[in-house]
Amino acid sequence: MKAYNDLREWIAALDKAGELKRIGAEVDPVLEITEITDRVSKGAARKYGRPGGPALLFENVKGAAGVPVLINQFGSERRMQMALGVENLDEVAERIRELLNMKSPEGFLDKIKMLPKLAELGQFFPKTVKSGPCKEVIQKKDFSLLDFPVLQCWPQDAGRFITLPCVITRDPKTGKRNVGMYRMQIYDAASAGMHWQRQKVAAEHYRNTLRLGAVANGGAQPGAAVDIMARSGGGSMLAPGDRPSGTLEVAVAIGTDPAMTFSAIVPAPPDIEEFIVAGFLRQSSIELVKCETVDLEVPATAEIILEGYVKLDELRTEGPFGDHTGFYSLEDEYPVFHLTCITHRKDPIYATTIVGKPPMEDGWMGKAVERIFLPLMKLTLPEIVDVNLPVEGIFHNLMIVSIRKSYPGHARKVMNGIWALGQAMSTKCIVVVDEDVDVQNISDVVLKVFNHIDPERDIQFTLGPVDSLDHASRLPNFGSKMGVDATRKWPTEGFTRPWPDEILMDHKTKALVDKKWKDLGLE
Ligand SMILES: Cc1cc2nc3c(=O)[nH]c(=O)nc-3n(C[C@H](O)[C@H](O)[C@H](O)COP(=O)(O)O)c2cc1C
Ligand SMILES: [Mn+2]
Repeated sequence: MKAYNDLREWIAALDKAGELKRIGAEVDPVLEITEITDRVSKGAARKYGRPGGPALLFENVKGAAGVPVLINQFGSERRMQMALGVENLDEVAERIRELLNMKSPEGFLDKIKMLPKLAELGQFFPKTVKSGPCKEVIQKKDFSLLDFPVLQCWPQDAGRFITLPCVITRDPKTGKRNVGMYRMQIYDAASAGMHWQRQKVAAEHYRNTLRLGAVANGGAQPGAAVDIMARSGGGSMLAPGDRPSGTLEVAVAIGTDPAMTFSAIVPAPPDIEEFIVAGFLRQSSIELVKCETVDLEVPATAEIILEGYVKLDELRTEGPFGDHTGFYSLEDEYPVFHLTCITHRKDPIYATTIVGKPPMEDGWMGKAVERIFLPLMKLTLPEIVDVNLPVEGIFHNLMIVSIRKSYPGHARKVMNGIWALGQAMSTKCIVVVDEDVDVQNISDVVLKVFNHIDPERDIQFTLGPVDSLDHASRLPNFGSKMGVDATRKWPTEGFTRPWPDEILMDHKTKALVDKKWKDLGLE
C-alpha cells in the first residue's frame, strides 16, 4: 500500500481523489463547524452523491490565527479504505488472517519462503529518529491550548473539546506504550480534562502508577486497590486517606497520518503497542521522536504535540459532552492533563471530528474496526461466521453475530465469550443467530430472530461492567446485559417440536419464470 507519511500527504491524496472540500468562508469553531459537518455527513452535500460526504478543510476559522481545521477525514467507506490503502476492508482482515496462520517452517525451503514475510514483519516496528517536523516550533513556556481552533461541538457541551487526540502513555510495569483516543476538555491555557474511561488502557497505566507509588511509600493497603477502583469516575484511584503524590506522564499527538490516527481507536490487546498496529496497517514503520519534557516518544510527522502529565491525586469535573450515543454524556470526575510543552509544525493543521447522532464520521471508523477485528474474534471464538454492529447500536449497545452451531448451548457460550473479550465486555445486547442468517441484512435478522425465539427461554441476563457512556444502567459503569439465543433450538436443548422449513421456491419453477419474465410485460 501507499503509506501516507503525514497528514499533509493524506490531505493531498484526498484532494486528488475528489474526496476533500476546502472551505474559504469564515466559520466559527463554536457550534457552526458541527452544524456544517453534521449536515455533510448525514448526506446533505448532494453534490457528492454518496453517504458520508467529503472531508472538509476549513481554511478560515474564526479566532484561529490561520490554523485550518480538518474534519470528516474518515467519514465514508471509500475514505476509510483509502486511509488504510485497500480497495476493500476485508483485505486488512485477510492480512491479519495470514499473519495469524503463519506456520513454523519445516525444512530449508520453507525457511527461505518465509524470509519476505519476516522482512515485512520488521516494518511494523516503530523507529526512533533524531528529529521531525513536529519539532519545527518548540514552546516550553508561554504556550497555550487556546491557540488552536478547538471546537465546541454541541450547545450543552461544557466547553471546547479536543476530539481526535492520540494520547500516549507508558505502563510503569511493562514499559510498553499505549496510544488511545480519549477526548480532552480544555479548562484553560495549560490544562485539560483527560477522558480515559476506566476500562481503557491508559486508565490502567494510571492505576499501575498508583499501585507502584503506594508500594514504594510503604502505604499499600490490600483493600486500597478495591476502594480505588470502586469510586465513581474514569480515573478516581484514591482510597480514603490515601494521598499519593506521583504523576503519570502523557503526550498527545494531533494530526498524525491516517493509519496512526485510526490505530488510536483500535481496541488492541493492552500489551500490543498501537505504534506497531499502525506500522502493520501502513506496512511501513512509524517514525518517533523523543519528547522535550517527558520520557515518551511521539510520531515525528504529527502536526501538533502536547506534552504534560496527570497528577495521581487530582480529579476534576469533565463534561457534559454531546456523545456518539446521540445524547450528552453526563458530568463525571476525570484526571487533569497539565501541559509542560507544545511542539508543532510552523503552519500546523488542526485535525478533529464531531460525534453525535449516527451516522457520523466515527461510524465509518467503527465499521472498519468491526471488519478488521473479525479474524481476531475468530481466534478465540472460531465458530463465529460474521458480526454486525449496526451504527445505531453505537457499538456497545448491539452486536449481531452468526455462528456455526455445533452443540447444545453453543449460542450462550459465544455470548459469554464475547463478554470476556476486551472492550466487547461492555456490549449491552448480543443477538446470536445461525450461519444461514445474513447479519449484514437487518431485514433478514429481524424476520428470523423474532420468529425463532421463545423470549423467556432464549433470553439470558447477566451483570457486569457496562460502557461509561451508558446513561440507563443502574449504576455508572455497572449494569446488566442481555443475550438473545436466536439459533434454531435442538432436541438436545429440550426442543422436540418439529421446526418448519424456510419458504423458498424450487429451482425448476424459478428457472421457468426467469425464462418467461420478459414476456409477462411486468418490466
Ligand atoms: C472520535 C472518538 C472519540 C473517542 N473518545 C473517547 C473518550 O473520550 N474516552 C474513551 O475512553 N474512549 C474514547 N473513544 C474510544 C477509544 O478510542 C477506544 O476505545 C480505544 O480502543 C481506546 O484505546 P485503548 O484500548 O488503548 O485504551 C473514542 C473513539 C473515537 C473514534
Ligand atoms: Mn491500547
